[in-house]
Amino acid sequence: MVSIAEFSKEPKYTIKVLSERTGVKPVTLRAWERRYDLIEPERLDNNYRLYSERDIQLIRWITHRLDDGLSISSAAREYRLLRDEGIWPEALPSVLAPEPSKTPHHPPQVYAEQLFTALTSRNESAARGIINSVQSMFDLKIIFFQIFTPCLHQIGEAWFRGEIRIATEHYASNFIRGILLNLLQAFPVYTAAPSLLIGCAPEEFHEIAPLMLSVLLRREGYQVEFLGADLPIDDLAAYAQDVSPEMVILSAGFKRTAQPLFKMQPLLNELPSKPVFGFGGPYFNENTAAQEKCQGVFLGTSLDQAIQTVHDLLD
Ligand code: B12
Repeated sequence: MVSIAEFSKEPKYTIKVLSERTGVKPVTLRAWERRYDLIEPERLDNNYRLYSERDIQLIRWITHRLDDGLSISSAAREYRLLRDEGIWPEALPSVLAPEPSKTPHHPPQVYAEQLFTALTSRNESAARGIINSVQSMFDLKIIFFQIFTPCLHQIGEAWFRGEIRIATEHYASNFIRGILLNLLQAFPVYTAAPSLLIGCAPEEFHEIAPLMLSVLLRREGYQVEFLGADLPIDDLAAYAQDVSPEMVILSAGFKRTAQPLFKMQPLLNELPSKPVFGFGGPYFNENTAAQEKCQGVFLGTSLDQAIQTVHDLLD
């Protein structure tokens, strides 16, 4: 376990980032700051607040105590008592290093190439070494968009040209999928935050992009359930009735798998909570007519855009 004291005190994040990473609204953060004296952000000349990685970890710890049923005043008191005894609470578990701390030796594409070589030669210990070192150098978005994605695209091309076996492609994509699932489970679930169900259209098996989206949105504090591949939409609508999410997000790569999604928002509209249906994926990226025809919200052509659209819809 890592203590919160091991995280940097350097002030560098705005209240927006603190809010995204902890799932606590800026207005609540300011109230906690005033009333409970939990964090003391640095003030810029324009009076804007700047927070540190340690502040982020502390707020994550506080929200975890709230999830355990404590009131905010009891959680703040518990924290004060610990600090009075010179003890720092444990940071919430994470498979990540506290934050990227090393200067990259190479640009991300070099590591994408190295990962491709390690995975296609079935050298798992080399692949694991690359993952460990990129986690110490880059933010998750860079790892996902500039290392994992190009590596997977290269695997797809090598498979298409007949240079690697189907089994090799399965081995490589399952390795990356495993890393992503570990990350997903390492981030805490904030039960008070907006809830999202994310997965793949019926008969769609490309689940890595929606899994990346799930990890990144969970990191920002949303309550995300990743439901994986091949979701029948009637069953998903029934599940949404049980769970009452704010949003349901599905991905489709082909015309055939995208077709059932045209019925998803109408089905969700029949539920008392009327969740918003968000969709995306390679099929919609290439078909603007389908983006317009499908009811719900097209989240964007990239995962970064999808994260922004989710913020715009839910915050
Ligand atoms: C791994 C893989 C598989 C695995 C998937 C395993 C898994 N658990 O996910 C398996 C073996 C199941 C598989 C099966 C098939 N695959 Co495949 N697969 C791939 C591969 C190598 C990687 C996919 C991936 O994860 N990419 C990484 C993601 C992050 O990149 P991306 O999908 O391009 O996503 C970007 C955008 O599209 C967008 N995006 C994607 N999804 C979403 C979702 C939302 C909500 C949003 C907002 C955005 C978004 O964001 C990303 C960029 O930021 C690709 C190669 C490639 N070019 O991607 C082929 C590829 C996608 N597969 C392909 C094919 C043909 C198939 C099969 C038909 C093969 C077959 N004959 O059986 C089947 C179809 C299965 C099905 N019905 O779904 C083709 C598709 C070509 C096409 N469009 O027609 C590709 C491109 C390979 C190739 N070069 O030909 N595949």
